[in-house]
Amino acid sequence: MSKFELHPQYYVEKQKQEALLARKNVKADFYNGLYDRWQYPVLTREHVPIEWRYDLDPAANPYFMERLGVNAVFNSGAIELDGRFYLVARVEGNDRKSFFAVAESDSPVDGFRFWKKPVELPDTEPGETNVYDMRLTKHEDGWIYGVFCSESKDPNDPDLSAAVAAAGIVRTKDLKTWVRLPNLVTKRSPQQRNVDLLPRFVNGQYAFYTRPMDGFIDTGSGSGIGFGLCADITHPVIDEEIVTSARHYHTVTEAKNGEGAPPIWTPRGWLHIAHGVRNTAAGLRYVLYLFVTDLAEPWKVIAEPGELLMAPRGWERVGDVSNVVFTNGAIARDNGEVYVYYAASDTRMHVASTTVDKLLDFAFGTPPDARRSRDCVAQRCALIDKNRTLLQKAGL
Ligand code: M1P
Repeated sequence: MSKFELHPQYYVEKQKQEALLARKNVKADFYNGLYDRWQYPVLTREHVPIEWRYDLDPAANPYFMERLGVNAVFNSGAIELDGRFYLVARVEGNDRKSFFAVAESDSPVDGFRFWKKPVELPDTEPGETNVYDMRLTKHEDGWIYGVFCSESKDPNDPDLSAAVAAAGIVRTKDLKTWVRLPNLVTKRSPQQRNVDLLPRFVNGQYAFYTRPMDGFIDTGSGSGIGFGLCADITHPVIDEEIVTSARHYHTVTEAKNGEGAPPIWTPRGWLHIAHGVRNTAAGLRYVLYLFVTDLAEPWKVIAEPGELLMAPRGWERVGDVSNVVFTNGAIARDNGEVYVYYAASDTRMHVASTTVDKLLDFAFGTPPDARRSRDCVAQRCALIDKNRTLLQKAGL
């Protein structure tokens, strides 16, 4: 029997992709003492397997066209299992629908390769149109939870764009078989997005960081990141949400904020890498910021620098939704290293590396927001005066 002849362009595309997947990442020429940015994105649309996008049958696809193209790969959950690194990416088709796909590597900074097929979530929510931004939590109950945004058309609003966001929940042991649980119900918040599950029980209950929202885009009266407890995750209901990291006027969280990667346990508190949003003449600008909550009372913020943690730079600024950095996944290793997977402008995935010690030093050693220009300049002048003395002592 003669061998099946693929379109010659298949081999061209395959070779390009293999070269991309084999490319070693290098640290970028960026310094702030806190983290290293890595030069190359860890996942892009070009990483998506060719057979997910093209019909390889020359009879059906004589021009070797993308039949189910992919627009972007971003906002990945992240987890380390047995020394291997996994990203559960948001893959957005050219039809605007997102889905989840697992990419795996033996390195935290390069070599991520998608598994053979995307995740096929159990279809338990008939109205659900879109799913995105999965946050992965290795919980002390033995399951790995994925909490994501489950989006539906608002049935009560004739506006074609009116949508409802809820927190979908799945759990797995191996990232292969996913058990879907009911969507989270928050009694006092009509919508939810950017919900994280804490890895540990609090008062014997599952502890969620939430983001109370009045509408799909606007958080409205929701004054910040919330915290709530739920006794039974198989019927997840939160009666009360307490505000943890609050929004404030003229800060990086003025327009909205949201939990990012699930919190990282440290002896000094839970480290949160969240996002803050402000409005500008050029639209919303998303940056990362950091706060720490108390171990015993994880709804209480015990440190929150006034400084942002990361803002989009250079080509990170440009994409489908420009001027955005966003994270929903970080890997904290047993050796203290932390890899923060962040998406640039809703288009591609990057990584920055740091350590728990550095993040804690930043959290507790950086001044809180002084809130007014005059107090901020006083803060800065105090730093300059101190440094001038030190420079003099150093003979400079
Ligand atoms: O476009 C930027 C981000 O917008 C949303 O985040 P938030 O709910 O905080 O506004 C999310 O849809 C996220 O996926 C997206 O990256």
